[in-house]
Amino acid sequence: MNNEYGADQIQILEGLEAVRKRPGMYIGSTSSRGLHHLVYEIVDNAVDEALAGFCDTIKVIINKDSSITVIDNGRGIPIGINHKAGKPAVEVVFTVLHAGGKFGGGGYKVSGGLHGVGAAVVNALSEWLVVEVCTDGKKHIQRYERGKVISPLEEVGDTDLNGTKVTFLPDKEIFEETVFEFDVLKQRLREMAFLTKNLKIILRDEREEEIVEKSFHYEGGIKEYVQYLNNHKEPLYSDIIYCEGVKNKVYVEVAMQHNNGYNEGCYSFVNNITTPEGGTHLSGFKNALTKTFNDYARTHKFLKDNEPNLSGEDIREGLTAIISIKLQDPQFEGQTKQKLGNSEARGAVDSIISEQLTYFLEQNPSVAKIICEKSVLAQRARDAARKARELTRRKTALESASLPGKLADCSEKDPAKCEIYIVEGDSAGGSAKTARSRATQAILPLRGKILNVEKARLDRILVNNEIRAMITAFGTGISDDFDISKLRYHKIIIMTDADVDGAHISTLLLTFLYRFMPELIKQGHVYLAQPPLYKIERNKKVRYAYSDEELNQILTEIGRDQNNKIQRYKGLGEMDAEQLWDTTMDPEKRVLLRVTMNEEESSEIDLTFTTLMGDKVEPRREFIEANAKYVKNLDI
Ligand code: 28F
Repeated sequence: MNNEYGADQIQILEGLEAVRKRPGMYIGSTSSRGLHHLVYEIVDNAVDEALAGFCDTIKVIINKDSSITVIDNGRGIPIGINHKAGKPAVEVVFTVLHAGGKFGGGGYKVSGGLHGVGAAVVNALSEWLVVEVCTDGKKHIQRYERGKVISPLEEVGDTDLNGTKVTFLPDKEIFEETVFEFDVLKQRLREMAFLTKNLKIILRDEREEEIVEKSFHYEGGIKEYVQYLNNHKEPLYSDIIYCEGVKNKVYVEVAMQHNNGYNEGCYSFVNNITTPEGGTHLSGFKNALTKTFNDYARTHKFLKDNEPNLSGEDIREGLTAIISIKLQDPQFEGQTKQKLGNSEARGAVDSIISEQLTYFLEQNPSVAKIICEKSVLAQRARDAARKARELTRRKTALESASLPGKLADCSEKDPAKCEIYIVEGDSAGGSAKTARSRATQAILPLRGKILNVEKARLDRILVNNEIRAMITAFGTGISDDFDISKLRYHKIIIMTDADVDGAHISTLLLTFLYRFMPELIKQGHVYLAQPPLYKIERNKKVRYAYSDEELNQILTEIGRDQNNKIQRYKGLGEMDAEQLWDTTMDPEKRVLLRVTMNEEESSEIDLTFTTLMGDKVEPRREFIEANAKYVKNLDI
């Protein structure tokens, strides 16, 4: 990007009161998510300076008082007087909305946060903010409170450093949540480092006695991102396919590699922002991939003349890819504004990938062969799966709504009022059937462990009885056939024993739902039942505890007495129907955990499922050890 940027090139639009009045308009929300966005807004400005080629290190510190410091070693925000505003440029940047090139046509801003607003918004939403600029041998400093200037920009001494340092404390009057989460910042900063090769980002947490620091620096950029995502999988070849180029003023960068799994993991970004719903850049990529591989497969006889083309899905089976583009004026569309609309991006990605991928395949026939053969296998499996599905469809048409035999359905027909309990084991299933409220609660018992979908292709998954029972009971179909309007129950409740096996079964079920019916999770239809861990009985009065803390609390309340009878439940089977109803199924009293997913983190979610359910044992053990502190009541 061109950056002959003078202090005069700022347009002045409006004041900061608007931001404090309607914070949600500028940062999405005032929840924990909005809080973390403040950090990304400031970091984004530093990343822009890195993209412009003037900065190679960014440091983010969570301070002891929970304020945040961001430091870069760039040129420093200009301190010269902006003549339109009559103030130093840096002051304009922090006190005037839309200051910066973005709306002024100068085009300084390359990345930009969720809503393309920057430093001024963070300033408006902070109790206080201090900016320090080191440039031309001098250090300058200015402080603001709730967006208002407290003192003029002041020169405070000599320095041989260059760069910008911003420290701010989010305003407790504005935010519902003011505690920064190290892991949330860590994930986003790692992503930014992957997306900006050679940029070093350091995250440091100084809140506790023991200071924690993480550093992210990837010389290979998105090539290393793909390596990281495939790390716990088995790659099919060692190369990472990489394409890079500029066309129609769109900078395009793609890295990809196939693994031996069956899932597709293509993640797209625009100006370093994730686009979970894809858009023109992603469709340009997919189009180029499908076309290039079909051309290659035909000319090199992996496809016979009478065989149909490979579908895009066949080629993308087991593919991990990062598609990252940068362009001047991104237009986002769709309900959540997460889908790129710029049409020039489609053509740019399509033509750069087609050309460079064709060249790569010609240069690397052994890799091309592996991918073509895998795609042909995928094509055959998909064909078999389609036939299996057609068979189930025809069957339902003939036998009209043949629900699984094991399902005890509810009588209510309005899906919004209906729930289905997926229950581990026939015996607990039996209790649940007795206990339930027949009108609205359906019970589907599953026998033993369901198939691990991380390790099977669709054709095998579709013949698994437990999985078929769920698919027919839900009514939605799966994958391409999925139709949420056909969902028969608005609450899908997974009920398993509160022990290791139960946790494993829950994870298998969640993996299946995540891979084949993600919409159910996204729209909040999936829940985990919370059966109690203890029954405490005293003088015929019964109480239940759902955690060790609760048990302690109850014992303190009623007094620690020899007459207390404490029973540790090992599984749902130990409860009779009445107890199961009282503790776990009665909508008036039960606790349900709703399963949610943040689409912005989908590459990390994929990684978690692969780690938990994939082939490799060592990473799984490490993951469980690392996360053991979060898991309470693990019964080993
Ligand atoms: C800790 C956060 O915000 N770093 C930044 C720069 C550098 C320039 C700049 C930023 C010019 C007038 C709009 C310097 N020299 N870190 C940061 N580093 N902004 S933000 O310019 C902003 C425009 O207002 C910069 C020459 N050109 C640009």
